[in-house]
Amino acid sequence: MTSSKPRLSNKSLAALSSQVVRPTYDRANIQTGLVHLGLGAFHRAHQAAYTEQALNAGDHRWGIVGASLRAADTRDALAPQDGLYTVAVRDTDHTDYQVVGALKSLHVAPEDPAALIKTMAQDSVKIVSLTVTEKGYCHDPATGDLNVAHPDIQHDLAHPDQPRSVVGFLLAALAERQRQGLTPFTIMTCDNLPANGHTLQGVMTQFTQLARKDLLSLVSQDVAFPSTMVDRIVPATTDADRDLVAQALGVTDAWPIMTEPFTQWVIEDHFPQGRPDWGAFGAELVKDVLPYETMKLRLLNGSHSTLAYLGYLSGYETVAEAMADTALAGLIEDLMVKEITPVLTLPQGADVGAYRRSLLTRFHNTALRHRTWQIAMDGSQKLPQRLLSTIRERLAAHAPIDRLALGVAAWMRYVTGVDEKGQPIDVRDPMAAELRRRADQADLNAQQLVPALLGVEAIFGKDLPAHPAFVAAVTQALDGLISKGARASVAAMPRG
Ligand code: CS2
Repeated sequence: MTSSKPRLSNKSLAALSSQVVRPTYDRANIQTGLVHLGLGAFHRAHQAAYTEQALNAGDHRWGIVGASLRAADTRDALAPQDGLYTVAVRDTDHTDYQVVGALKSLHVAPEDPAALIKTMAQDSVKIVSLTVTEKGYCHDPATGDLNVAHPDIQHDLAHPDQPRSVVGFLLAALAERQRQGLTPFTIMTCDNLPANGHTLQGVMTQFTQLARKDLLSLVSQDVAFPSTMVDRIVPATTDADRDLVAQALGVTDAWPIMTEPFTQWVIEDHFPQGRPDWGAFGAELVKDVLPYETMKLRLLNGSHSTLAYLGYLSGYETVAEAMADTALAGLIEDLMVKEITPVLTLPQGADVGAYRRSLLTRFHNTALRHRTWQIAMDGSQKLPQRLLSTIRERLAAHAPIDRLALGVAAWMRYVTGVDEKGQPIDVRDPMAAELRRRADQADLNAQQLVPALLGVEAIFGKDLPAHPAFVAAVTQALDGLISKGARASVAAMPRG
């Protein structure tokens, strides 16, 4: 950090430049109503920002205690700031700044698992929310089942009081509440998983069956697992961003968030222990989230992953740079219009044309430096719900899948770990080693690579590798990517 300005904290709040929005409530007097697991940038830009509005409106029950499940960096940056952080909302021509006060305190789970369980078991806690990314569910992405062989699950079965996994923490805290005679909290997942609440309840139920059979009916019947659809683009913060925020605030923030003006939250309204009035601040409370979730996962995230792999291989660092390539932007639009939308079941009253247009505008936002490499992470966990479920429905309808197959092939090319110039790619994925091993055993040749990678059942299931039209389309696309490269493959795709 280059700034010599004072650090953001309760004390320096008064010194903030006047156009910065800040908490209007007394931070010392808010209760802990929510515990959030997975205190990444996304939570702080999204759910915490909605909750901040409830606190600002005078409902002081909903302070948040955040927990990081792995690294200490967020706590180390935010503890000296009394949990305060900035949300910088960036449009192409201006930026708005808000300092959020909702975060009361922070845990680093591995440092003291028992302390986190104790916090989750406090009577005032009514909701435990999660943004732990797809891989945090320790499940098999193709089936949604608990991966019992996962090392964290094995660990938690052996050491239930010192958990490492999310499901281990949730069960330990529910057990502790039961012991104290307290009602269970509501568990609200905010990750980009299909039917996320049901998926988590399924994984939790399977884990409980193995770990605490006596709590099975509690977990499978009494605990509420509302599904949610969450949407806001939140790129990783850079040092340049920190400098920009320091300039605007007049104080230094080590851990600010950069995001876009757009934000959407659709929530299944099932909170037996109450919830903040998020609906008053723009969230949509509905009975069935599934159609919203599917629309977002397939149109936004499906396009995002396709852009990430094709964009990275084409040499584009950010989504906005990739979108400035008219051939790639055109491919993404056609992917949405011709291949994804026709097999979508839309939410009632949704204007899918307007939704698509807004996605394209958001992807073009040059003020956000959203790296293709960031979105490319964890593809093994993302592909099933983002691209493969659409592909299955297209195949069942005997409909063409050229652009979807190009997205899958670009992922395959990417996970070989070497780019088109022969440079290494830093592939981040829980399955990276296995993917690399499979790729290395094959030559850089579509006929060998496609079956090698389609053999990963946790991603592709049993059906897709056996589907001739799918195998043929992916092989043809990968052959093009290998022989002529990503840019030329994109340019060769017919438009309109
Ligand atoms: C992105 C998402 O990194 C990714 O995989 O596709 O984080 C995306 O930006 C959000 O889902 C937008 O709501």
